[in-house]
Amino acid sequence: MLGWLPGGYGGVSTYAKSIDDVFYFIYYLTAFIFLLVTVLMVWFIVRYRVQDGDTRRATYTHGNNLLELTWTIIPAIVFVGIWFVSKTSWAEIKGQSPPPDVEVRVTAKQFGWGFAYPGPDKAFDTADDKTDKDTSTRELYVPVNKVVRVYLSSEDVIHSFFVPSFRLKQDAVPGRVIPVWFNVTKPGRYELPCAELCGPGHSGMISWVNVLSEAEYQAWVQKTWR
Ligand SMILES: [Cu+2]
Repeated sequence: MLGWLPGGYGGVSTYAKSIDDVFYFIYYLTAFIFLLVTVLMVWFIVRYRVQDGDTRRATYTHGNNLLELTWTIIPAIVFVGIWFVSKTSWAEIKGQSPPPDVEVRVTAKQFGWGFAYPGPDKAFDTADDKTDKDTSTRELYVPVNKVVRVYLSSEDVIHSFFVPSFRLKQDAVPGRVIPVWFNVTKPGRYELPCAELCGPGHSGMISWVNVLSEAEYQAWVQKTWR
């Protein structure tokens, strides 16, 4: 029951479990309220149905302060509870950007993703940068258990950088560079679709995040910058 989110419950990034907990909190809350309302509704339909020879009349009432206060205060408490649960996750993910071990530029364009790596000197816009013009950097390659900071931008319209298994989604907005970060705890190849309808080729706008073990990552660096 808890395993149907991408990457399973808790995903594959350090903050994914925190997102999943907010998700399930709201999910079970709405499931409970849905069942409560449905059961009551069915019970009322059966209990107060019209029967043969029925002479009962509906009674007219004008307001009930206790009832109205109850159905105002309980939802208010529920909403404050949702705010409280989600603000902790928000602070953990958006309220900070830990010092990065690896930095990469990601550029969205109709209809694909471009990745630019700063190379061994760790500085962008230098001779050793690698971009998607190089075959070995056409997808995103990052090491496992390291903080990766992505500088996200767009060349044309609004796109959305979405890695479901990381529980990471951020719009790419033309004219802006938006930093996002993640730290993945499990090596693998993770889907990176565009999550913002951006034109006729939107559904084909997909790439992959390759999260490599330390040894595999070093091998990829060797191959790419030899
Ligand atoms: Cu797009």
